[in-house]
Amino acid sequence: MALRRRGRRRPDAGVAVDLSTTVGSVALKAPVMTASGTAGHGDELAAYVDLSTIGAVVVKSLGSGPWPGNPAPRVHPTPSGMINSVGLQGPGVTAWRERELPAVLATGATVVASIWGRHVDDFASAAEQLAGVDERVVALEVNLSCPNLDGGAHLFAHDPDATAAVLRAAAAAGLPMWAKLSANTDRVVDVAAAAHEAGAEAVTLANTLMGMVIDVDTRRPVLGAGGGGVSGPAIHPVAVRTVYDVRAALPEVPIVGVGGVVDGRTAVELLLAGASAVQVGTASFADPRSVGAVLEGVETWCSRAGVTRVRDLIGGAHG
Ligand code: RRO
Repeated sequence: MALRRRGRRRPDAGVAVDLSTTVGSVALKAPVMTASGTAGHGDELAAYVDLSTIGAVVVKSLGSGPWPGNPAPRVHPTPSGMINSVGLQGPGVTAWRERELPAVLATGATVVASIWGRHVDDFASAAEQLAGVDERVVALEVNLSCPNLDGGAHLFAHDPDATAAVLRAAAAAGLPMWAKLSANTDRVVDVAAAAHEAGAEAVTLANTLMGMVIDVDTRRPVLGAGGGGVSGPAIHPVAVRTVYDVRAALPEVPIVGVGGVVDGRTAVELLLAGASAVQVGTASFADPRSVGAVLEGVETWCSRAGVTRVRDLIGGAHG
């Protein structure tokens, strides 16, 4: 989906909009990215979106080796969203670098890698495999909050000390780190502070919320793994509140907002709450063009509102 060049006056007489933003030390051409786990490991969305125009492609979390994921069914619709328990299926970092990264880089995309692990050593190993990666991989999102690993047994993001230990290990990648956290805990501000202190330049708020759907006819959970992570518009207000609270408590910590972004307005809401950029996830399952449409929606909203620089919106709801 082609976007108008910056600096050009829009035909509807709205103002031209500078869409660029920064997340810590990372400069992005646009404030809208894919959310990890919703755009594959490579160029899967390239047929639907010009990936060179969006902020970044954030790939699905990669482990230190290949991992088959959880039993099917892995996804199921819910009111205003969906629930998943994919279970971190992936090729592992080294195979990804060899087989999938070249294709996504060839699209002109900026890439953010993502890693997961059961234990601190797993994160260290995955991070070491990223050392020296292509410079167009601009950051590493460290997934501390997958709800679907051994039934939620490895939710590092529910504990500040565990979070800090993982981030110290993940520093081996030599990339700017974004800590992907969880809104399932009332300690998210403490965890975000610990993440920043341990070397994360930014926090990504937030992963899916733990949930379950039961089929009343079979009287069993619908997902193969039992529980899963709930996402989509149903959790958007939770994401807005989480971003708002962390921004209020820790204004020095950059935030990437994610949760129920479906259009320009829901993206702008997260920016106003305090996010420096946003990610689009569940919407891409319904329409793979969504990340491009959301970016265009942000530009249109700003243009009509007379906002010439999207970064002027960041934290604007805090009075
Ligand atoms: O793969 C998954 O099941 C998964 C992951 Br890694 C995650 O971070 N969040 C989620 O909802 N699902």
